[in-house]
Amino acid sequence: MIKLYTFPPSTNSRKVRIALLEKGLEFQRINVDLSKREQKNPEYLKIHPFGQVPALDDEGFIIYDSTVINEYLEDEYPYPSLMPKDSEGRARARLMEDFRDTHFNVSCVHIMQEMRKPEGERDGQRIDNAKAAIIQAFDRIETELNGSEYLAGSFSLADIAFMANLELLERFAIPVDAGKYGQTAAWINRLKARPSFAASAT
Ligand SMILES: N[C@@H](CCC(=O)N[C@@H](CS)C(=O)NCC(=O)O)C(=O)O
Repeated sequence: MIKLYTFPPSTNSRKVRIALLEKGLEFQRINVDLSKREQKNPEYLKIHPFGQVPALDDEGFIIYDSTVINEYLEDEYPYPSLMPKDSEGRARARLMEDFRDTHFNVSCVHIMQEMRKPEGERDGQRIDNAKAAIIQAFDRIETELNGSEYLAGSFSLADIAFMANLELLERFAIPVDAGKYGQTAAWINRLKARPSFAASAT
């Protein structure tokens, strides 16, 4: 059976949990407690050389990095497909996933890092900058949706990447202005309604 090295609050782990659930694949969750720094245990470093989650073991084939893992799952278990069929759609999906990985998620991580500190030690400017960057990302999402239900036309790994972060918008009290970002607000509701959203929470 597939083993996923994961930590419930990790957004990158959730990205893979969602993909596995969407593909209907059975998997065993092996929790790596980041709060206890278990990701840096010598045994775990043999699985993930950078000491991070997620990592995946598919019958002895071990890989890491949420984007690489999800691409592997798509290649190895192609049905149901989580990527558009055409090259243009695939490129668009990959660009949006990269945007989530390198911008949207990074801003979320900045806020989480500050929230973990005692209230008096938090860098309010860093939090405000990150929140502004997240809201700015809605502009791009709104443009990409362009009348479609999902970012690259059909539901794809790009949507899954953002899905992993949606709970944080509520936790950080970041509103999605439905007047300005109507398509984005509807897309978020659509993603949250998928069974894999609730099922991937842990
Ligand atoms: N590019 C990697 C990033 C993985 C990553 O940043 N994981 C975080 C949790 S979401 C982690 O393990 N942090 C603990 C650490 O870096 O020590 C991926 O997408 O899997």
